[in-house]
Amino acid sequence: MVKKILVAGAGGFIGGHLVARLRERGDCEIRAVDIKPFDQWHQYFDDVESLCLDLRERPCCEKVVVGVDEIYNLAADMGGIGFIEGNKFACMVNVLINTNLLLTANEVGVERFFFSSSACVYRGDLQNSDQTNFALKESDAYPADPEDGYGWEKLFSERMCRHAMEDCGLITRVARFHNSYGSHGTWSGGREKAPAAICRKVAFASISGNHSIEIWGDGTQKRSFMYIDDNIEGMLRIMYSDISEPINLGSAEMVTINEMVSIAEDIAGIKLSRRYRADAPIGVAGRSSDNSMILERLNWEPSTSLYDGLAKTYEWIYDQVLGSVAKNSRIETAYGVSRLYAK
Ligand code: NAD
Ligand code: GDC
Repeated sequence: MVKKILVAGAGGFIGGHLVARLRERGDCEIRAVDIKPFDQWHQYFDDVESLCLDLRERPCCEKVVVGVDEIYNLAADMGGIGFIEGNKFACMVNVLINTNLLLTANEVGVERFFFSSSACVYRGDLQNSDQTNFALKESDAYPADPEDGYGWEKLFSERMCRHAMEDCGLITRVARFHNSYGSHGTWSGGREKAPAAICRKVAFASISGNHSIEIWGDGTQKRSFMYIDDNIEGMLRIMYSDISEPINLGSAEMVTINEMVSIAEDIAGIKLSRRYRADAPIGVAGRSSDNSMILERLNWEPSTSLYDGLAKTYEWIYDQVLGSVAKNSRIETAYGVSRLYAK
């Protein structure tokens, strides 16, 4: 019997890569769903059942779970720190998606359910400038003090997944993604995360000849960034594992934003003057993934180096920027964030 897999948020960055990977594997039927119109999907496949629906709505969830064996919930109104700091209410409304998907999955007897949580669930005090070791382990989510808005929704939804498993028997798997990057993702407009933003700015500098770059904060902020291929591989391993508690899925290679800019400059073959924006969103001082648990449970961890992953990502973003410049379309170059519910 061929398995049917629902990918919620399939029009997005990670969802699009997951559909591409499952399609390539060729051993399942895929149902791809996203609220965006198809022409805005990062990756769209004519031979994949694709639906444009709002999964905050219970009837839409009832429709998409019919006949499904497994669900990957990657649907969320989200983005980089510039977006989540300015749209806390919208990020909390994401709880409707996971709640309605869990309720309807239980009703139709779905076998396995994957929820994409985030490193934003971790305690803020372990990520501030007083710290020296920013590697976060799974138990560091409690006592709870997650990122305001977005992080609280992710932590709440993690717990809903646990209780759905304990009370209803639905097998749920939860991974806390640490800043995933790669091609076919958001690279401008205010929702982009740092790797895509830095690649865009370096590409724009290279194309325009204006060899300067604007960096948010002072560039000493520390992060680890996971290449998309590792993200997909890790998701599939965790989904089919016996790991019933939330687990880190991230790179242990921590860098400062300044170091990431230097890597991008080296890839592009240029040196830029750096302007720092103290008024832009910076999030936590430092965050990285402690991979002890995933190594112990799966004998595997994300391993693509930031240099190698950024080289592939830069190549794709450079082409997008070149295309935009050719079309003379405006490219978001300064700090700008859209507020979805602002009057
Ligand atoms: P993304 O924004 O590219 O994809 C999310 C998709 O969900 C979008 O295409 C969006 O249109 C869709 N969506 C939003 N609301 C919806 C709704 N009501 N109904 C149907 N679809 C809806 O984001 P991503 O980077 O691919 O992230 C995927 C998941 O992983 C999200 O849940 C995100 O919170 C989580 N995550 C991502 C990262 C990362 O670094 N990319 C880190 C931590 C967690
Ligand atoms: O946006 P982000 O990748 O999110 O920012 C990382 C760091 O890079 C921040 O300190 C930010 O100030 C800095 N930065 C410097 N210049 C720029 O031009 C720029 N654009 C952006 N975006 N950042 C810049 C994220 C969440 C995600 C997800 C991941 C999980 O927080 O936004 O939704 O949950 O965490 O790891 P970040 O890492 O703070």
